[in-house]
Amino acid sequence: LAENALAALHDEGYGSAYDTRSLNHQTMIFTGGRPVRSLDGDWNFCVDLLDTGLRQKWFAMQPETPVNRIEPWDYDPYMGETVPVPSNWQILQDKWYFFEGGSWYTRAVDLDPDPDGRLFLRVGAASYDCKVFLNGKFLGNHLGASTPFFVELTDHAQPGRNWLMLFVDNRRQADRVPMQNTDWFNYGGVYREVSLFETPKTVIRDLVLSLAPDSYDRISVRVEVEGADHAHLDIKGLIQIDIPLVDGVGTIEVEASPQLWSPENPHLYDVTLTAGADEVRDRVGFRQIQRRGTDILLNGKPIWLRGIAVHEDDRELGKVTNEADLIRRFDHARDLNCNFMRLAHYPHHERAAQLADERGILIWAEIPVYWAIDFANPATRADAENQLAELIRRDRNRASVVIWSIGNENADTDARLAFMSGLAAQARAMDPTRLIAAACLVNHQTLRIEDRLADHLDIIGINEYYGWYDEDFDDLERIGRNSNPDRPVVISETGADADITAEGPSEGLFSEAYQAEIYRKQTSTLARLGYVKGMSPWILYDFRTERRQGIYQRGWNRKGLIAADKVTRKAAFDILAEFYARHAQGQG
Ligand code: GCB
Repeated sequence: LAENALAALHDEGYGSAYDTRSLNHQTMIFTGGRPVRSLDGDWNFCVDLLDTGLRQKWFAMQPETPVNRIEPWDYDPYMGETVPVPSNWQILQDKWYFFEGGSWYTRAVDLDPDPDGRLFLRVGAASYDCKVFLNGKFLGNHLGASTPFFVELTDHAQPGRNWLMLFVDNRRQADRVPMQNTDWFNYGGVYREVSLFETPKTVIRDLVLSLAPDSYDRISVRVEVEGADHAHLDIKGLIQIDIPLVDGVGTIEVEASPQLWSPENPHLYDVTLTAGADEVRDRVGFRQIQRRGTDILLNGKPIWLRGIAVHEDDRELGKVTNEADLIRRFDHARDLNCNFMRLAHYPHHERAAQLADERGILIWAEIPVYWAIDFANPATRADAENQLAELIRRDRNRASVVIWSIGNENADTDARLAFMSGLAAQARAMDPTRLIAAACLVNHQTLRIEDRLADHLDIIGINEYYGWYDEDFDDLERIGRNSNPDRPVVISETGADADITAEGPSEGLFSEAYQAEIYRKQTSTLARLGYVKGMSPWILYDFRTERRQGIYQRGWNRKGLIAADKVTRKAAFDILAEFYARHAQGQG
């Protein structure tokens, strides 16, 4: 061991030394169009239930052959079992299925660093706390299971062989976002792509493009660059312009009347930004999303959101997303006649919104401020704010993303109001071009939509399960009559479980017929409520969850319109598809 092993073993203060929370949205760089070196593939792997590796400093062990080692060792990062990255360990071996804790990922990275360049590591997502070590040195840690993070390696990389280690810890904790209790599976591991980006000394950190507020003939541009005093923007076929930078930042509005992006015409422009020797690219659509009274306006016209909610979950792959899975998902949304999708309950893979841009599907994107997180805890708030910032910075050039949702079913306490109104203000400050929503609660005594957070939102999301958790279906009618919201309501969830396996019932709760009946009743009732401006029923596919262990659930939430095989459609699928088809026609 590089340091005295016995002393390390007795070092119970090991945790805080690696808990700097230093990797956050400020370490992000803009990656669109950059040459990428993938670090995906086999990494050495070890689960570490006792955090032994942090105590014994496994990350500082020298790569040696066993015969040359002079001390006994409890784990050798350079030998033994491997796993593929990206992956979730639960899916790889039965013995890891319910494992929650830390695990070590190690791989060699051979480098030939350019003395005039810079080097950045990007981890697409690691659940939940990821500590990064290069050549035995701790470089920082990141919190949050679903957003990307960056580490600049420039001053730490050496020519030739380098060793990269990640310690990834998915333990559920009260102060995390989400906390211990959810209704989706707590997948662990490095489950999105890991990449290296080489840049010149000048680095484009950010590029933000949109129509200027309330305008169709002005585009606002914001760029952030390290090491240049101007940048050049080319939106192909639209504008070419030099942008002066002051302290690395340039903010301008340019006259331009782009073809508008919409579900009917998802037009995208090729964009190139150069600064010094650095260059990035993107494909960007331009549109306006606004609210007026209880209406949602897309490009100035009222729109009704025909949606479906989805989790990022796969029977064989866990949370790992691939192109085929996403294409199938969007094909299913098309078959449902959707124009809208809720990416619940955390930031999905960035490719989802890129595909939505191409396919013309409006997106509700969300952070996992879910149920009773620790609203009074400043560390929890900082974590939520950072996840929101990372999501916004990653996806704010996606025209498809029209809603930032800042939470789901959180009780209306003072602490929650302070926390979440703060998130709403942050989202608006970072991005004035989108609508802010949250899945709010209804008051079950007064049977009214009532939530103090609503004043801070553009869209009131309501998750309602009349006919399922709320037995009296007619209460939905009562809520409809009793409420008089001053802004649009989107039914962000509704639905019922249906187990269509051989073990499932043929009638009553959990049957396919019962689920279909709920969809019939829900759609006909909701269609009559004037202030309801869309819905995203729960959910496209059955998904894995620890909390569901009933005889018909067996480890799965079975509210999918399609079973966990992502092929077999339940009867409710066609009912929703027909409702949406009629709705689309009604709108002309
Ligand atoms: C909800 C939650 C969602 C659950 C769903 C259910 O209200 O927002 O995460 O999975 O209900 O199936 O109970």
